[in-house]
Amino acid sequence: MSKGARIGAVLVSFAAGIALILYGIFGYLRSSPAVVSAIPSASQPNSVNLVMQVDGAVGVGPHPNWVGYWVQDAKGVWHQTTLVTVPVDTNVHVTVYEYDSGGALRNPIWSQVAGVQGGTVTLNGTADRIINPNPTTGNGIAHTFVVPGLGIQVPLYGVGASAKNFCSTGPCNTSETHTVTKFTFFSGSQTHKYRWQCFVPCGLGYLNGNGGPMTSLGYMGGFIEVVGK
Ligand SMILES: [Cu+2]
Repeated sequence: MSKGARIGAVLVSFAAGIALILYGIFGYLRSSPAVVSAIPSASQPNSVNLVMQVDGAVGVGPHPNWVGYWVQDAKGVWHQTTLVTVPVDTNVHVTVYEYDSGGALRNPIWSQVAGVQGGTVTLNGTADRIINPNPTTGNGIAHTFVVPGLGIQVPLYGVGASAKNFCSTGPCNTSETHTVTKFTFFSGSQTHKYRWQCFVPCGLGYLNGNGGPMTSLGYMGGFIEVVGK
């Protein structure tokens, strides 16, 4: 190989190395939680199922100890995210498996259900309009699922802090202690990206509980995007 060819080869590999590094850096900067589509219902027309779990510690990613959500896809695979899509003009049947402990609410209005079909959720199989937020007579509220743009507010009942088989790190599974909240909402006729979030200040260790997971996509807030069919 001539000297020129050798210099050329060195320059080419150097450039390839730089390109790889830049690709890695920009890939990291671009990374964001996965977007999961709600699962078309096998039994009902114009219906999808949105299946989520809330864990006291998500167990993966840059903040494994943060509280956050996982969402299940059509293949049954869980993704640690809060970004979902649902079709327009569709009934969205939501199931939330809640594995985190609960507590008292700073504002009791967050214990009320709003914006869902029938005005009720079922908590562990029983229809409810208000979820008991009292941690003395019950387990308290762990989180709330709120979509202001759709008027949806759903309190998520916690598990007892001393529960046996408490899920300490996600993704949790139903052999671990949990509550199940189910409700249905209509996605509306507009394609739109709706912000949703938790209103319980559950960012432990952050100022007033409102930092960290409360202000980060993929944990206690995200988007429901209503997309064309
Ligand atoms: Cu929360």
